[in-house]
Amino acid sequence: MVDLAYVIAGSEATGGAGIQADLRTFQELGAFGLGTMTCIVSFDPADDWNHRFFPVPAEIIAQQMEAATTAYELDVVKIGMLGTPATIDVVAEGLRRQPWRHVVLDPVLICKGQEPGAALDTDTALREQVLPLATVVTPNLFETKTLSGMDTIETVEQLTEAARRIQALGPRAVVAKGGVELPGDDAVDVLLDGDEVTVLATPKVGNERVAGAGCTLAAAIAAELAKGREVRDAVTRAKEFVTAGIEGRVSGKAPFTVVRQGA
Ligand code: PXL
Repeated sequence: MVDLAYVIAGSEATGGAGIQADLRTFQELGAFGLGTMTCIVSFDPADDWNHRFFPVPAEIIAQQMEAATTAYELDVVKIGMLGTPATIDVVAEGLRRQPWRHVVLDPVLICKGQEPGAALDTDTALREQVLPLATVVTPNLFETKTLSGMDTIETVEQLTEAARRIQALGPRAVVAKGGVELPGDDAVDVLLDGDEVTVLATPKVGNERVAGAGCTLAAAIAAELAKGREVRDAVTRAKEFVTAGIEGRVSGKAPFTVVRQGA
């Protein structure tokens, strides 16, 4: 039997983040991956690598989901960048058509180059339509503040409180990621699974964000869940996988480094 892992996410044309990172992660972790593309992001080297954003039309997203879910018996899905309220509508509708053992949501709210106003719409639509369907959600510090409504998060206690507030919106488990942005020497993430709190801390690898880390973490959680692990084991293994990928990161000619899955 093959462990199938499905991703619904955007393409990022340099391959560091988005569906390219997700599929590499699935492959490295031994899951058979397939994906539905929601949008195409092409950084602009002539404009400080800002994001150019093209949404895939809603009906084409629906067609991709129809093909994938008809071809295979899928029960674990990772959701990455959706980007617009129209995309969120069509993805939520597609997800509601069948039961899922796990829906892992990386709640990507805004990408550079999108209008700030769009983040509010995206936030509302994600909160109302996709969060209630998620079993595991993996917000970074900005997304944790936005979804919990907490302006200040500087300690593990505050991160845990924010995770509780996000859990109240629907998902069984919340991985609130402090990453390099929470003060201190460690990259700290808090897993709240039901009532159980697990603090995951590893020494920070530098103080810069590495592209693709969020995508890779959520994809690794999905791959491990697809292989049958429980949530806590899947998250612990995923954090090890992303930490190794950050240590072995790739540099190219762009002014950012990128996670190397499987390093
Ligand atoms: O890392 C967030 C992210 C997710 N998905 C796509 C992206 C980005 C950031 O650039 O472009 C498609």
